[in-house]
Amino acid sequence: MAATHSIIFFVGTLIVLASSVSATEYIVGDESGWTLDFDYQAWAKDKVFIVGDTLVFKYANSAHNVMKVNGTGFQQCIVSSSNNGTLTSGRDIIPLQTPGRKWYICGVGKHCELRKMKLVITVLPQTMTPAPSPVPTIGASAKLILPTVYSFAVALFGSFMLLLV
Ligand SMILES: [Cu+2]
Repeated sequence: MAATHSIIFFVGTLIVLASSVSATEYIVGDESGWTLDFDYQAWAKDKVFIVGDTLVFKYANSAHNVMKVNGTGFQQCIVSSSNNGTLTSGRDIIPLQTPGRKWYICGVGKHCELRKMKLVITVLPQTMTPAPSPVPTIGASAKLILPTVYSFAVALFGSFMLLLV
């Protein structure tokens, strides 16, 4: 009984610890991914995006792509063939490195105009970081902290389980 409660408490503590340190990874559209006729405005509405988080666009890359555009490009679904911000891997991971509004559209056919494949989000600054030029620092440190916390947690949990046996 006591051991069971300890485990629950211990695991709970680890989850809180990990989530307070780690950046959030948002799968755009969740299980649906980046696809036709999904309401991405509704998807983004109740989410808070912070510098250091990442967006992941998942899609069949024969059918779609991801273009980073500006506000005008978003409103008018402007697909530029010379856009070097076009992502085509089918699993595009976009680190949110700067605060402000970010616009993404699908550049295939009329998916943006007619099939709702457009996403706009607002990225908030990391208020706890006082560094004047936080962009590369946050990216690098977040990547370092995350695996460290997880391996620490795994190691701690492993040794805890050994004690129980
Ligand atoms: Cu598309």
